[in-house]
Order: sequence, then structure tokens, then C-alpha cells
Amino acid sequence: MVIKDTTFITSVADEKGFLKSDKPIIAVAGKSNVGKSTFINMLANKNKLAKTSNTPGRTRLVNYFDFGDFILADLPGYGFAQVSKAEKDKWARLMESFFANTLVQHTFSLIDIRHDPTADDYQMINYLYHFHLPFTLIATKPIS
Ligand SMILES: Nc1nc2c(ncn2[C@@H]2O[C@H](COP(=O)(O)OP(=O)(O)O)[C@@H](O)[C@H]2O)c(=O)[nH]1
Ligand SMILES: [Mg+2]
Repeated sequence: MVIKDTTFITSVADEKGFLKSDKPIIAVAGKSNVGKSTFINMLANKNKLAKTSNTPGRTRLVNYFDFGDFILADLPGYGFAQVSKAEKDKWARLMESFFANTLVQHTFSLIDIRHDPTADDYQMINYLYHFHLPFTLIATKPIS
């Protein structure tokens, strides 16, 4: 498959906005700051398709990108320490609703290879495994 033109589609903050598409949807999951946006930019061969940041973000948005033959959904990061229990619950509800309402063909689950997987990483992988959702683990930050 050749990825030619890639465009940002939209950011969605709640389940009412989840995208329905005839194209296959591939999700990108991982903790905040693991390198999800960097990974998406690498696939697109663009620097600024997805916004990257040095500081773990608090935004709870699903960002959609059109990759031509498929759609990439950049999922909100998890595991950000300074987040309240209420915000964590909100994230969990948003993600459950995303996977329940989106026909996700595949998930790239990004893990920072410099550290052991976190409890949240295990939870994410267990979730995908439990619901028989096909996924690939991607190790990020091999060189720091
Ligand atoms: N050393 C190193 N830094 C990376 C790598 N991937 C991402 N980063 C950096 O990690 C930070 C967070 O990346 P970002 O893509 O915004 O993470 P996101 O929150 O998961 O979308 C940025 O400063 C990136 O430049 C990598 O493979 N190696
Ligand atoms: Mg990001």
C-alpha cells in the first residue's frame, strides 16, 4: 500500500461525534507522551500532520486522519499522573464507547520500550485481547 496524501479530518470530544466511514478505521493507542502523534507523522511522512508535544497533554480528544485507503484515529492518551479520578473515568467511558461504536479494524498499541509496561498499558492490551480486537504492539523511544 502506498500512502500518498494524508489530511486531518476532525477532533471529537464525545461519542456523538465518532466518525462513521466506509474506509477501514485503524486506532492508535498509548499513554500520554508515548509518541502516538510522532508515529502518525512518521507514517504520513509529514512533520505536522498530528501535533506533537514535550509535555503530556490533558486533551481528551479523538483525532481522525484520512490516509487515503484508511482512517487513523489518534486516541486520547492515558496514564497522565496529574489527572483526577473523575477525568480518568471520563476517559474510560469515552474509550469504551469508541470501541463499542466504531468498527475498528486494527489497533496500534504504543509502548515506551525504555520502561516496563504500566498498569494502564496492561489494561489497554487486556481490553483489546478480551474483546478479540486485533492489535499490534509498537515499541517507541528505542533511543532517548
Ligand atoms: N527519543 C524519542 N522521542 C520520541 C519518540 N517518539 C516521540 N518522541 C518524543 O516524545 C514526545 C511526545 O511525543 P508525541 O508524539 O507528542 O506523543 P503522544 O502524546 O503519544 O502523541 C515528543 O517530544 C516527541 O518528540 C522516539 O521514538 N524517541
Ligand atoms: Mg498526541
